[in-house]
Amino acid sequence: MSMKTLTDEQRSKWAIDGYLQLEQVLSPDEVAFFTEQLDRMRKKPGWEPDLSELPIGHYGWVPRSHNQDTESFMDRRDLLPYDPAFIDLIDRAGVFDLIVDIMGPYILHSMSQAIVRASSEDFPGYTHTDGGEALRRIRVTETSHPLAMKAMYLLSDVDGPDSANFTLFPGSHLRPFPEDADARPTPHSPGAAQLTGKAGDCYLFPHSLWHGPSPNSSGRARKTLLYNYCQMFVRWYDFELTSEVKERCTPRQRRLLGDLGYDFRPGSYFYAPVDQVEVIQPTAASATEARRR
Ligand SMILES: O=C(O)CCC(=O)C(=O)O
Repeated sequence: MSMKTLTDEQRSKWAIDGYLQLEQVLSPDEVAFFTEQLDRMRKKPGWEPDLSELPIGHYGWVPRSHNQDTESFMDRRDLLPYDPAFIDLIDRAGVFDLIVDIMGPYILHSMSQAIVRASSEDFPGYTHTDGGEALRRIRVTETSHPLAMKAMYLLSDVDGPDSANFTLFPGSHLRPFPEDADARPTPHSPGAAQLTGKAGDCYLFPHSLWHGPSPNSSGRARKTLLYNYCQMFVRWYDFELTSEVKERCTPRQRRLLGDLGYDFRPGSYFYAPVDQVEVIQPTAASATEARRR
């Protein structure tokens, strides 16, 4: 199996601007399928922010979403148990290939998330780096692999400004940015790029890039899926690998979910298993063999 790599133009854009937009990686049928999954997910228990009980950024288990209206805000974590299609998105052909080209093969899937950004006059948007406060202070060079990155799949068209656009500051992964919340850039600050896109597009960006959602006054909700990846020693931070999920995975997906093929012992994740490269970037012969297993 030969995996796709970045074009020269993509490699240069990734290095300088710190993001890529991949067009139409999900088909219209897949967009419809995942959108329906998000709408149904609200009716099931799951992890969502609970600001009344927990500090910002911490998620609580909600027996049922606070709001069943499919156009209202939702921020659901740990998607893999909801449907096997969410597991398959972990190493989605055409996207995962580029993630491996960008990050190298010693990686893990670290988080999955579904966000619905409602149309509302109340939400001003916000700008941040991912990985908590740490990754805004760790700026790797243009030629370095990132410590962590995200693939963000659009399930809605985003046509104009202030439509819950994914908004970023190109190049901000390489330079210091104001950390003081009062001085922090907003989705309308000079240099902010409010990206547009079509349902089925995917944005790739490292955790160290300043980014966030713009306000949404478009009159309709914007729905997205987010899949995060990290270097192996960083490890995953948003799920427990259950046996139900594990049983549905291919060997590569299991490895990406942290199953090294043996029980944890000191040194695990610090050093990769000897077959790591072959599992993540299989050759044609070994891929056929792995599918048979
Ligand atoms: O919803 C968005 O546009 C941005 C999501 C985001 O900021 C994030 O994934 O960290």
